[in-house]
Amino acid sequence: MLDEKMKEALIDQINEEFYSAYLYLSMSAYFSKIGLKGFANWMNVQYKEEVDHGMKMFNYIISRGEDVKLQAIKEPPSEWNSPLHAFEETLKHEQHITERINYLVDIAEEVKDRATYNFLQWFIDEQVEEEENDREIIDKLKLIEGSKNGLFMLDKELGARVYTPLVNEEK
Ligand code: OFO
Repeated sequence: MLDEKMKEALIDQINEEFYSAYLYLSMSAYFSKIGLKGFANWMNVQYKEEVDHGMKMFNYIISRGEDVKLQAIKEPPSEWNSPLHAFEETLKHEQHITERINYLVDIAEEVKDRATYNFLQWFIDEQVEEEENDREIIDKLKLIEGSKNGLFMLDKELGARVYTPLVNEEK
C-alpha cells in the first residue's frame, strides 16, 4: 500500500521518465538528420535508459501492491538550432527531473514512507550523473565551437557509448 499522494506523484513520474525517453529519441532523430550518427547513438542509448527509469518506477509501484493508470505522453520538440542547443535543452530537462525527484523525496518524508524514500535514493544518485554527463558534453561543444574537425572527433566519441540494461534486481 502506498499513500495516495505518494502513489499519484510516482505515477506522474513514470510519465516524466517516458517523456524523457521520447525527448531523447526525438533528439536522436534530429542528430541523424544532420549527419551526426555518434550524437544520434548517444541519444538512442539515453532513450533506452529513460525507458528503464520509467519501468523501475512502474515495477516499484506494482511491488507495493498498487495499480497503475498510465497517462498520455506529450509530443516532444523535433528541431534544435545546433548540437549545443540540444544539449543545453537536455541539461535543462534533467534539472527539471532532479527537481521532480527531490519533490518525490519530500513527499516520502512527509508521509513517512521509508521504503519509497530508500527506493528514491537510486534516482538521486542517477540525477547527479545525468547532469554531469550533459555538462561535460556542453563544455566540449563550447570548446570546439566552429571547428568541424572537433565536431567530427566528438561525434566519434559519442558513437562509442553502449547501452547497459539495468539488471533485474536493480529495476
Ligand atoms: Fe534522465 O533521468 Fe530519468 O528522466
